[in-house]
Amino acid sequence: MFFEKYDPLKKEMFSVLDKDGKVINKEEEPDIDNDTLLHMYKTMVLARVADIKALQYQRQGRMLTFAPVQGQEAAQIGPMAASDKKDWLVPAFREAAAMLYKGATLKQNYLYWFGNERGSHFDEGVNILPVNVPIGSQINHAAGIAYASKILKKGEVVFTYIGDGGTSHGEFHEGVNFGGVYDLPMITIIQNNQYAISTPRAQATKADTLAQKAIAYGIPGILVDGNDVLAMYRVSQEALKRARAGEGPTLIEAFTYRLGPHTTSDDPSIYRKDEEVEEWKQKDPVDRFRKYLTNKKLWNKDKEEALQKELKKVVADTFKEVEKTGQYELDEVYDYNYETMPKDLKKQKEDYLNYLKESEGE
Ligand SMILES: Cc1ncc(C[n+]2csc(CCOP(=O)(O)OP(=O)(O)O)c2C)c(N)n1
Ligand SMILES: [Mg+2]
Repeated sequence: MFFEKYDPLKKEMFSVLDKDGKVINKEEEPDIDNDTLLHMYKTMVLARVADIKALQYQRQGRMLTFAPVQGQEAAQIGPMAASDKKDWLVPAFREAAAMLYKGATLKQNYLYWFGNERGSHFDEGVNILPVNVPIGSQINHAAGIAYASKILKKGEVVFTYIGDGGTSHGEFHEGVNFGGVYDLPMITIIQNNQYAISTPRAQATKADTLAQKAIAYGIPGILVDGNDVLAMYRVSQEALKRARAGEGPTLIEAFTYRLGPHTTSDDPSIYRKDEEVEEWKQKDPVDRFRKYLTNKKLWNKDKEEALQKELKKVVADTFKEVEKTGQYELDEVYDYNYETMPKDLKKQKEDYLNYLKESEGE
């Protein structure tokens, strides 16, 4: 019923908050306890502060290339807050906020972008797959986990993320289609941040919305204001309900914007106008949620100041620790993707170690 109310072919967009954080869809305002609301907000701010600091470290030559998340925090925190611990997160490469909410540590996040594979080694019970850079392949990994969850009756739902550009890749089609055929507990979130590096959304596909691609797979697809954390939470609740009832996957298009560069090696001023960025800044997901919490008397200026101060210190201390201990052995690149390393990878590692030994002898 819920999904039928918003037709992606008519570009109907689901939202709960307006750009000033006021509730415009009271009926759909999710019932979230105050502790969770505050935890959601604090994680959004942590992701934001960590992002801004990492950009500075990168410009100082202390951090390698990374993909900033700024502007997309709501599209990531809403779904993660609606999920259970046992559910899975299968990210692409711009999901730092989702990963932090789901239980990855900031240290792990920084280690990854520092080039250290230990950043992909999550704690036991933290159901997150490593960052996935090859566009689209994560969708098939997600379908595989969801298939296993269904066969083994584990009750785990899989959330996976992809960008607007990624939806033109074959693996997006293969994974989402497979999920539809087998009614898998799989929720695919397209973060339509309007660009694939410098390629604008209009050149990614002729389709009016990305959510409408769901129609071809016979599953619900919905266009959501991706800068509205409550809308993202609410829509995920409905998608989770379907998945847990064995009704199959859902496709969610989170309409959002990447406020920063594609990665630290990109200069977006070459392909987009300042006015466009300014326009999206007015819809900043963190500001909107802060206004909502302030209206609810859960937040104020003093709390904001204290949080900013605390998180800046957490981020600076974590980065110093990563700088000190982040060095790694080259062969570690083989170690963290499988619980039991497959034979061919073992062989690759052995060959590589032999190669290193031989080159030392030269
Ligand atoms: C298979 C593959 N082809 C090309 C690339 C290079 N590449 C990295 S990010 C990117 C654009 C992705 O755009 P989108 O899917 O919109 O995600 P966003 O970066 O906007 O989050 C490309 C082409 C890649 N990583 N993998
Ligand atoms: Mg994009």
